Amino acid sequence: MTRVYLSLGSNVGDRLAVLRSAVRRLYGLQAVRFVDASPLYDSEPWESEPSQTAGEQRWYLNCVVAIETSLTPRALLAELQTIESALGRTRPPGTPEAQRFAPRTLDIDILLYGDQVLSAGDDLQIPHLFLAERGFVLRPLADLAPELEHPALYRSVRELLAELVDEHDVRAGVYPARWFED
Ligand code: PH2
Ligand code: MG
Ligand code: MG
Repeated sequence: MTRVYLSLGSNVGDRLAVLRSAVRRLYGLQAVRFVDASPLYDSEPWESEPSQTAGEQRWYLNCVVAIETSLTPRALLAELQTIESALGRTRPPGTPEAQRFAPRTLDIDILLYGDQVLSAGDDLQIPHLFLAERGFVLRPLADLAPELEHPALYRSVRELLAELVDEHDVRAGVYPARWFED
């Protein structure tokens, strides 16, 4: 079993209900053991052209989930995409760049897969390319694993967060800490 950290985000529909459903579905996967989930954060959207689109998108609800799995990264990605589709994610037409920042019911990204460093096409880059640049990823990851070392940057999550320069607002607080439990 390999320890994996996932980033979950939603900015369409009932965001809390979507993230709760996503966690339920992770619980249900055969080859996955749920370990823990971070608190939830309301986060200002990262967008492709902030000057042109600022203010158009709703804020995201983001968290990080720790699991253990015997699935390969590619097989895990397929399971995660099935969950995204089941919970209403549709991929809009447009360029990959436009799609990358489009509003989404549910996005699940693999942040870290053990200490593997892997580049297997556009859709499977581990560690996640923007992990160290985004407060909405680093803050919840630091809640779960502050001492975890980034396998390519050789810095702990705590250090990466302390050094982070990200103007986007990330707000904690209004949801119960154990939001993912019944
Ligand atoms: N996900 C994106 C694009 N922008 N911004 C925030 N705040 N949170 C996200 O999860 C997010 C984003 C693409 O996956
Ligand atoms: Mg994403
Ligand atoms: Mg994604």
